[in-house]
Amino acid sequence: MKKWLHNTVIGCTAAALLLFLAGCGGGKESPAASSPPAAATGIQERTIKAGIGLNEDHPEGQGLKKFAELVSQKSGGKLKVQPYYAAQLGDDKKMTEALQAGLQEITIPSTSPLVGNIKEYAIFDFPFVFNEEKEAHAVLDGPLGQKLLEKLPEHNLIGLGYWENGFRNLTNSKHPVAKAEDFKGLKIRTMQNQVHLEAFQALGANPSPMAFSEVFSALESHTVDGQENPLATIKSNKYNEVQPYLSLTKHVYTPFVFLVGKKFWDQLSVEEQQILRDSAVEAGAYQRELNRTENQKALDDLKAAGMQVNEVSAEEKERMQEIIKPVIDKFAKEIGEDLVQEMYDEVAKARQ
Ligand code: KDG
Repeated sequence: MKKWLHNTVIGCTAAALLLFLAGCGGGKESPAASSPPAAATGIQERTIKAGIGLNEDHPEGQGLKKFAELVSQKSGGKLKVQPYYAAQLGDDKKMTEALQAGLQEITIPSTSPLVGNIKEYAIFDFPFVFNEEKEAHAVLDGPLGQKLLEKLPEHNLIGLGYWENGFRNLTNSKHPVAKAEDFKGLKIRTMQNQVHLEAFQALGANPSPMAFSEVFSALESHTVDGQENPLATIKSNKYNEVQPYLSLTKHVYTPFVFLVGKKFWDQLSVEEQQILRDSAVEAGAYQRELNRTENQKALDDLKAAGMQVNEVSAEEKERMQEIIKPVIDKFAKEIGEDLVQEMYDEVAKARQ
């Protein structure tokens, strides 16, 4: 037997024996045994279910495909990622709960529906914080983004980084929205997130929180007048077929967070964990770039498809921000004003 293989076999046997002995401690699992330390090396044949809410043709779907290819390449084909698109495995909340229960391995939701678990993620629902993607990336890829990822394990989740959903714009079936008063009375679907709901209420709209998978039918049946999402999503989900007006509000930048279920993660060897981590980061860089180009292309395509598109002036955005300020002040207190200030400081640094 080759020396390296021999050493590996001896190493794994010893590790397995140690784990067995640790697990025999008087019936009640010690904390150490409940999530045994990952073995150092070794890649097992595994099938990994990865579900998202967006379509395969969306940059998030393309990013997931890239992730699956990278994982296969890096594991010699032993780790097989099975992608499920368009909420085939359920909406964000259901898929996140499935990860926590060990029934699904990966999902990549917006941070917004996660706020029920980790309230601090609500800082990314504050309107008009970021002017461009690089500012959001500075926060997400810096100490603050890392600090929020570190809150996930206590919720049985592991975060491997942030992909890009992007700047959100408003569509509706009633009229263009060019000034703050134009929101009045509009029934707008929001994500299931209290900051979004109260911000739109402050603007005089009538918000209706619902899962992403229900949006198209709610628009088509006029249960709601409008919704807000990045351009690539508006195009991929064909909202232009039921929404004549597109207003370029760019009111919120939403990240995606790459989640792995902790029950699954703890079963992996360090080598398998590193493969998933490296692949999520590499596919994330690809996805962010693709999202940028697709959002620009989507704007041209949505205009060509007949949507009436209007800009929103900086002055009007400032007025909207003023109107929403009491909501932001309230949530800043709930989240922790130091954390909120840290975000604003990171943005200021990125603008230098
Ligand atoms: O899986 C898609 C979701 O993450 C969703 O949050 C996308 O921005 C979105 C929305 O409006 O629900």
